[in-house]
Amino acid sequence: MDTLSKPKILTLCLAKKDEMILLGMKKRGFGEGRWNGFGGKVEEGETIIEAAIREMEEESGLKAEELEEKGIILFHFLDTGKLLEVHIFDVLKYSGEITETEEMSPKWFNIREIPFEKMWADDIYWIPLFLNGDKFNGKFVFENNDKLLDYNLKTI
Ligand code: 6OG
Repeated sequence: MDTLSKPKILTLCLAKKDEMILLGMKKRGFGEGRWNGFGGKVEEGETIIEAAIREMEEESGLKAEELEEKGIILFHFLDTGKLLEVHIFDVLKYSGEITETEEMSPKWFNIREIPFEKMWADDIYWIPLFLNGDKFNGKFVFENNDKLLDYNLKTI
């Protein structure tokens, strides 16, 4: 029998403005100490889009008004067996002001100065596709949170 557990569904939202991308420094929990987009787990009774909007607002202060799904990435962590299916959204329109929260400290980065060395190891592969406006699917296999073992990624 296949012993892989069912993946958890999560969201990840990124907003662009001119030559900038909005990232947040995760201050606690999973991914602490890394820059990332904004997102989290889809809760029961909630659609993936609803979760994306809720998490974006909770973590950045911005209310997403228009979102486009750009990619789905499956992450497999071999040490814990954890499987995450992350739905990645481009936030095309938003309102509000960026706000630091208990969980995230948001900051605009020039797209030529993205701090990949302080981000998840997968980001350097798919963020260029995202910035290019491509749609993509992929799978990344991690040995543990710090070590990427294998991946595949394709534009669709
Ligand atoms: P909470 O557990 O805080 O949501 N996430 C990842 N993002 C990137 N770029 N790479 C990964 O590689 C990731 N694994 C998870 C999904 C966690 C947030 O972190 C994202 C969620 O937005 C392993 O609720």
